[in-house]
Amino acid sequence: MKPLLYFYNYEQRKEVLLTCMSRILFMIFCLFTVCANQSKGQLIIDSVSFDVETGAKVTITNDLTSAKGLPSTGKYLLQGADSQSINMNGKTISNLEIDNASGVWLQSDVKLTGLLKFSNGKIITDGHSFTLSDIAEVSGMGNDKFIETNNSGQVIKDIALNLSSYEIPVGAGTLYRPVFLSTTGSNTGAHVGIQVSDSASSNKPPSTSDYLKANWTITSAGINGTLSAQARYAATADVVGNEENLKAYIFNGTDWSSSGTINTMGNTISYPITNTSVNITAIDKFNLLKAKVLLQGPYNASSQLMADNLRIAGVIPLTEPYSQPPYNTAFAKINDPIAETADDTVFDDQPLKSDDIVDWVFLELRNTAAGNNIIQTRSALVQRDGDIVDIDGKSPVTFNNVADGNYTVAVRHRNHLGNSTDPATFTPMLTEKQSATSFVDFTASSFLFGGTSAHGVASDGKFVLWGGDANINGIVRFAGLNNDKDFIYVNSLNSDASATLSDVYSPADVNMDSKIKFNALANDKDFIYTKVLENSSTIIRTESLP
Ligand SMILES: [Ca+2]
Ligand SMILES: [Ca+2]
Ligand SMILES: [Ca+2]
Ligand SMILES: [Ca+2]
Repeated sequence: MKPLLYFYNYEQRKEVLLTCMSRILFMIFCLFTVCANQSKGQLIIDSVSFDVETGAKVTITNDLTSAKGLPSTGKYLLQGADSQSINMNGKTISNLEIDNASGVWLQSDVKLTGLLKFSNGKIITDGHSFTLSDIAEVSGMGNDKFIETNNSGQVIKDIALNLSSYEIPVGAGTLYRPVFLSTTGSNTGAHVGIQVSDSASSNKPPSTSDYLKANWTITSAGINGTLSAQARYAATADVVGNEENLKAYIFNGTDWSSSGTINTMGNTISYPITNTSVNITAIDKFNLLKAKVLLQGPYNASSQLMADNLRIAGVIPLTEPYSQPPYNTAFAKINDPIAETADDTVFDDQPLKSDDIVDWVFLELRNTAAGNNIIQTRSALVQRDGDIVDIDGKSPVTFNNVADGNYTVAVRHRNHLGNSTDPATFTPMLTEKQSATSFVDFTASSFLFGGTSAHGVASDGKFVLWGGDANINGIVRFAGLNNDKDFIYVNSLNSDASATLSDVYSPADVNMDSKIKFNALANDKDFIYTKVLENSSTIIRTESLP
């Protein structure tokens, strides 16, 4: 039998096949404008209604463009050798089969009302949505056979009757990462949208040790009862670090909560969903420290900011210094296998100069039991206004694989004397929720360990870590054994009092102006004498930690 419509393709013999397994009906209302691109074999439906009867299929080897809905009981098979596109102008299509290893790209939102079958290859949303109607079904999905929403676009499921583990066929790259949805209650006009990405969540704290390189964003509307979602990650490819450390985390736009359930055998994370927009993934159990500290060396009480001469001189190392000589013997790392490293852009000028980076600091998380044992250490950055931030230069820092709870926290610095919260008076609550974790203010509080002699007080009343520990022994002194003045003179300046070393990142640069000087303006010797020791050559400052 002869097709009712011809598609010409003289040269390359590519074709749009109107496969006449059965009859194909065209109901032509006005101009006959179903046409075929002669060289490429597109199917373009303009102002006609086009129908494929039950059991029939139209095989399309290039792009499908339709100004009209395609509600046929038959099937549209996309089976090109090169990538294809669908532009439904937002209209519905009933039954679709994908058989194209090069992929099918959406050029408009598409809604499917029948069966979507994957034989080979994927649909890429490319910024558009692919909606599965309340009665739509999907088959054949798996690795390389799914709807890819990476970076842009969504798969939306319309919900009339309740869903029971309804499989949303999403993936990214070559790997299938579906979401299973269940609902209860009466839902009117309800729908749920899913986007999956094969990278770590952009909201994830920067220094977590174990996490998934996959995350799902789930939006919902019209859910009157309950919605639960289970996402399945790729067994090996998605896991960074130790899978056994992972907890199922959900982000509501403000806080992370490890309130989900993870099944590391089935590679699933499951949650009740109670917000209209959430992001889910798995991360090691972390808690957050929000803290502020000022270093006496660079602190300027007039501007109430620390100077950032080391940053401006470009001498702050991208990787924290405490793992390396000359600091590593004085700063013992505990449960701290990673040397924190920041991107060089973190040391660029920030939108607010108060957020520019001053230096690396060293943090100790201690338990509140007798002895205040150090549970975990890590390095972090400090901004000019004193905010202690993670390696991205702005986020609160995390301690990993530790529970929410009350802790003692100490902050130390390579040529300043550290401070700690006083376990007798204040044990800050550190939690995974940014909105709930305590703020630890080393610049103002009366909860610091060791009393008033354990820290300096700037002329504006702010508490500062004592500076001047040029030889990193936890003591600042001007005379006598192992004094810091002689260390600068003998060890750093080779006993040349008139020498100046510039652009240095050195413990002997106690005022942190990137220079080591013994005489002349803003020299390091006088900083110790006048500022740290308050014009006394006999006072000795000693680091005081629990
Ligand atoms: Ca800040
Ligand atoms: Ca570290
Ligand atoms: Ca010293
Ligand atoms: Ca200096």
